[in-house]
Amino acid sequence: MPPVESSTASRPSTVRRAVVTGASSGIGLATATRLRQAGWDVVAVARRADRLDGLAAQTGAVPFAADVTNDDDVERLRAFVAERGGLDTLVNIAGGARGVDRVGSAQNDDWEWMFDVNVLGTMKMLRAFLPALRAHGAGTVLNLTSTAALVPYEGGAGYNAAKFGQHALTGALRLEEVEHNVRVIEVLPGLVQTEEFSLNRLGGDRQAADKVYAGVAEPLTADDVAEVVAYSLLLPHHINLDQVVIRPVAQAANHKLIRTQPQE
Ligand code: 8X3
Repeated sequence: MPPVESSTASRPSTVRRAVVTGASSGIGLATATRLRQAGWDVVAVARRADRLDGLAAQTGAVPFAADVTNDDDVERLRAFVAERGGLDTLVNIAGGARGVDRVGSAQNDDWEWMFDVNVLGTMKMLRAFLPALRAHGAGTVLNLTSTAALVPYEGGAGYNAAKFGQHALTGALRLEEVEHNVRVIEVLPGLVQTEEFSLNRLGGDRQAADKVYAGVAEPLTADDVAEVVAYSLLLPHHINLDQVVIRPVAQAANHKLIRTQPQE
């Protein structure tokens, strides 16, 4: 997809303002960067303040260290954004997977973490920012879920359940907020090769993480997904890409991934 220039999409008379979570790496970092390129005012949110400093220095995004699962952090963030003049767009990217255990050997910690960050974190951010998005009059929410929200797979149950939950929350939200003219977009990526997703999921095992993408001609990159996120956000507000499923061509479905090179 060619880069989306802000001139080809809606040209709001005022600068667009977004809060982007998960901005310390991967798709969140790429999205914050892409929106800054489009001239947006971006508050970039992540737990790791040191990671945000580089993004801030390189792009001019405003860093804010916060854990989206922590009520006090979310309230501090809400107040900070309100002081800066509010927002028109909330981009919930913070999330992730931990573990590939089957249901029969599920780890409480992993499941609780996945529900916390993917479902409760998204809910807490929405609960905090919906009043401002409604008051804006043409607000947008974009939730990044996953193709894991559509089809369960062996070893995916905890992540599937969390992403199915976030997906359901997103659908309910769209119905609830339409009367407030809040647009609700869901982007559902498949295989995306990022610095941390598989590494985190597989307990820091670099070899196992690399194997996830081994032999795949062109897994998606964080920049690919950020391009689609930006495209959907830059469309005029009356156009809602309800659900955008994005996969590499080599992944025709979650269970059908073409690896062109033999695996060890
Ligand atoms: C990541 C996609 O295939 O690992 O959200 O579940 S998958």
